[in-house]
Amino acid sequence: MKTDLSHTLFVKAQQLIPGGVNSPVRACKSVGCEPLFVKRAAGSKIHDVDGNEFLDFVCSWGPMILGHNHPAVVAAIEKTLQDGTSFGAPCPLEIELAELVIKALPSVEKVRFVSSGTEATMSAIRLARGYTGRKVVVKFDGCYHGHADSFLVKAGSGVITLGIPGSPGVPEDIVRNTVSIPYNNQEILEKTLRDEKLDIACVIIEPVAGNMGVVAPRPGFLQKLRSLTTELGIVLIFDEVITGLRLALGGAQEYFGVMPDLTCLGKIIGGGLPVGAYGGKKEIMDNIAPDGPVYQAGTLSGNPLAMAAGVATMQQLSKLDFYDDLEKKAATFADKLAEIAEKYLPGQTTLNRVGSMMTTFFTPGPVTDFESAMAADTEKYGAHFRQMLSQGVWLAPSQFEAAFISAAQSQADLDLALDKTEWSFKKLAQEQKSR
Ligand code: KE4
Repeated sequence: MKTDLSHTLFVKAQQLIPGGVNSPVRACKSVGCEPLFVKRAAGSKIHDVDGNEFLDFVCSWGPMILGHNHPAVVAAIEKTLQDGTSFGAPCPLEIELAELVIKALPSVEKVRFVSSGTEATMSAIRLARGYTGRKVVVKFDGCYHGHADSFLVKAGSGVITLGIPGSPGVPEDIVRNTVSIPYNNQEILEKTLRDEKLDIACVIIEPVAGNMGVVAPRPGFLQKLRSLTTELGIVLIFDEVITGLRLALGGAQEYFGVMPDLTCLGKIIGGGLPVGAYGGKKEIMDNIAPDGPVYQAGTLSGNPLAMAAGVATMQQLSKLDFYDDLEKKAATFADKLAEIAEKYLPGQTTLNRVGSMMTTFFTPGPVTDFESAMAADTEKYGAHFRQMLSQGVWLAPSQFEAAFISAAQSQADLDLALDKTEWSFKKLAQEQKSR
């Protein structure tokens, strides 16, 4: 596979941009290769600057559930573009997207748009602290809520991918107010939330973790979290930046039937353009400026192009059977993937799937939390990643991320991916034998 131009661009980019990338996990450090530079994407395919074509399972880390450059989304952006790109004033499209979000997410009565998932989550915890007058945020090991200071404690995604404990630059007195506990452990959860020494404002959770690889909540875990936070007057925040509009139109809260007090959104809601959002009960949201004292602002919040992309995306997602069809496709693909793994790497992998998000962990498993996820063989994942890339299949450049099924992937695409997976797993097995 020719990668000359990507290499040349990467060398140049590294002189101008830290690591040559604008987000660390894109640097492909943990999978032992250089990043490819993308020229264009359409439907289920990505095309790099050297003319290589790839079947895309990263989907821009989740947003591209419709596939790249969906005609309805492109048309909406092009139409809106004729009237300008940014006003710094309210526009009707913000109301249109707000109505769609409030209709879709059962627990959301009011919503504020921002420009990234990080802005959404950092605003939500500030709101929870302002609303309760308390300080401590409880999160879960391996969950990633963006790069705001309070979250860089045992975080997932790029933080574990790069094997960094947290991050320099985060003052101790910030970290002191973040408590991180194991995912899926009801006993530690109850003990922590009932600890009167902790002045807990909120719990923030990925209702299905996507940033230590995909890890589902154990049956009853979210329900227990809900009942404890209700009893103790703690704000429950669902970080649905990945799961929102992914697991269902109403996200994980619809999928599992557990209603948080606040919800954070991102990725899919922008249809590929920069949109984040946080929303929830009016009683809480009305504390946000200018109605209330909790301050949050953003120059490009509610940007018309981004709103138009979000509206067009949600209109497509609202079509009958969209999620049923995606579920059938994802379930069939995952079952076949697991069969192939068992045939060539018996007892060596674990496939976790919820809806159209999944991860193949190179560890016997089960993978139910950060500790068991970290047992995965990242070297083997890296070899698999490189082998699949060489065969035209673009997986997440980290063992601790999700692969996504999109509406644009055809049966032929998925069959090709399974064929290439069989080739790759067979190669891994042969190399294992020869050692
Ligand atoms: P952004 O600020 O990257 O838009 O969103 C932060 C965020 C918040 N919450 C969850 C559950 C998330 O998954 C994310 C961002 N996800 C990562 C990868 N899983 C984005 C990829 C990257 O960092 O480049």
